[in-house]
Amino acid sequence: MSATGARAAGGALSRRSVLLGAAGTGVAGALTAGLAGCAAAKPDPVPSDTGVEPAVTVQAIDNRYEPAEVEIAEGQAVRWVFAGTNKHDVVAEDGSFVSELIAEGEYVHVFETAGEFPYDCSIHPEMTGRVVVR
Ligand SMILES: [Cu+2]
Repeated sequence: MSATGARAAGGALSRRSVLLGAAGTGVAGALTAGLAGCAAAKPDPVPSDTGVEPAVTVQAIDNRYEPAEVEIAEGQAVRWVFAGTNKHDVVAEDGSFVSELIAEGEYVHVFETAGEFPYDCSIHPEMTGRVVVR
């Protein structure tokens, strides 16, 4: 009777270590996926354009873009001015313009092709804007 009990306990123990091993692999896999997700969240910054007179200025303030939508012609530039207490950035959905995350300063981008370019702030999902190029 005691021998049967010992065998049963041994069986339970080995099953548990197998389960723990599988769980450990799962955690490592989830961590790897999480890091990959962060890296993909914000594309590399695109340098600010210089030597152009912007057609419109958008204020990036806490926590919105003002105005949220601007319309320009092909070849014109938009300037974003960062103000307020929080850091913000401008990240195009297609990665064509991406600013640094800053609390103060400005970012300029020339739009060479017509289209609609939605963008947002990488740390404030509620901050969204759109540049329409005619
Ligand atoms: Cu922001």
